Amino acid sequence: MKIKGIELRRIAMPLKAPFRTSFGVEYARDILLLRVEAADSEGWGECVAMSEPRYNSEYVDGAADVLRRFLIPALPLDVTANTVAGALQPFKGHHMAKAALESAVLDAELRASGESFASYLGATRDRVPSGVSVGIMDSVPALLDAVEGFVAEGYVRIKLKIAPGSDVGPVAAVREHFGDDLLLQVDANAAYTLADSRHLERLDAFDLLLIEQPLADDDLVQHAHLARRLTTPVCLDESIDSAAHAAAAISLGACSVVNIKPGRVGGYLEARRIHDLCQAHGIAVWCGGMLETGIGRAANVALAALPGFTLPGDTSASSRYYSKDITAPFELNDGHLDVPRGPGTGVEPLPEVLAELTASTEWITG
Ligand code: OSB
Ligand code: MG
Repeated sequence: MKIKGIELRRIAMPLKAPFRTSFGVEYARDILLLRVEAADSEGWGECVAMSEPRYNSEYVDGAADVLRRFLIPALPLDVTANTVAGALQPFKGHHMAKAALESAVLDAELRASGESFASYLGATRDRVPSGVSVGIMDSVPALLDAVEGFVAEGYVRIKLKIAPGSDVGPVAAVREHFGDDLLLQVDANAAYTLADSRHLERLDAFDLLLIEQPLADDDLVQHAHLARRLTTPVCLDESIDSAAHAAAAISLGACSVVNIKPGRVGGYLEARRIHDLCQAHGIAVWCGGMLETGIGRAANVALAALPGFTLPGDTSASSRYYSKDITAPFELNDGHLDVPRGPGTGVEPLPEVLAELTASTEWITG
């Protein structure tokens, strides 16, 4: 596929409600979109890097910089999605920037051939169950209210963000209020250390599906120690930035579940490799989220339809995040999202909405 040029577009998406985690609070998303213009098709990719390097080392201005200065110029004139990672491999890190570029190329390629992301990746289902990630709230009543609303909407699994000082109490309150049938899990975003093991053991009382990323991203060995102490399954997010890391984590016994985020691991092709590896080792996977717009969400939902994705993902409806999405909104149907089946991601930005939210654009050739 011959590429004529690539557009970098920054959009400002206000969140419906602030989203608080152990690493900060987000009021709006500052999102970088890529549009690849090829000879007879175009493709879109969403970069999931956040505005500040708090979740991981990437941030949106850094992603734009590395794309324009190094990654886009390294692409061969004639490229397929399969060759993108190899062409970008000399440049270390920057997985979210690389993933956005590979996704946009893959979208353009699949639109040209008429195949969907779902079919290309090997999806085996036409809808996926939706979980929702609930930020840290100011009070337990506010948290119960928020969870109540999501349960009423039909979300099939609730994930609570936790941090030291806001963990056992809120989790106990939610379990108590909603009963034993609620599928419940927690995400610490690396806020604890192994010295907190005894405290984290208290979460074992609440029959959680998993605890996500309790310790630092580079604490694989410590996660293995913690996993032996907890009955709650340990799931890794930030620690897994490639299939190689997933293999290391599995062989160490650092986790029994993996959150797969295509951006974090450098793209949908690496995401599929992690799925395959985990499936072969009996490690459950689920699709994480980075508060994506409809562009990134469409591809995530396709990935989440692969057979090894046996737990509900953070694949929520557009309305959980935004009052107006840039694509036709993803809507919850009986707690599920439909997997798009059109060519490529199967969704397109709505031109008027996109124009309204665009802060800047930049056109890069060869
Ligand atoms: O750790 O999973 C995370 C959002 C931004 C950064 C990191 C995380 C999250 C979420 C929200 O938990 C997932 C979503 O609904 O997109
Ligand atoms: Mg997480």
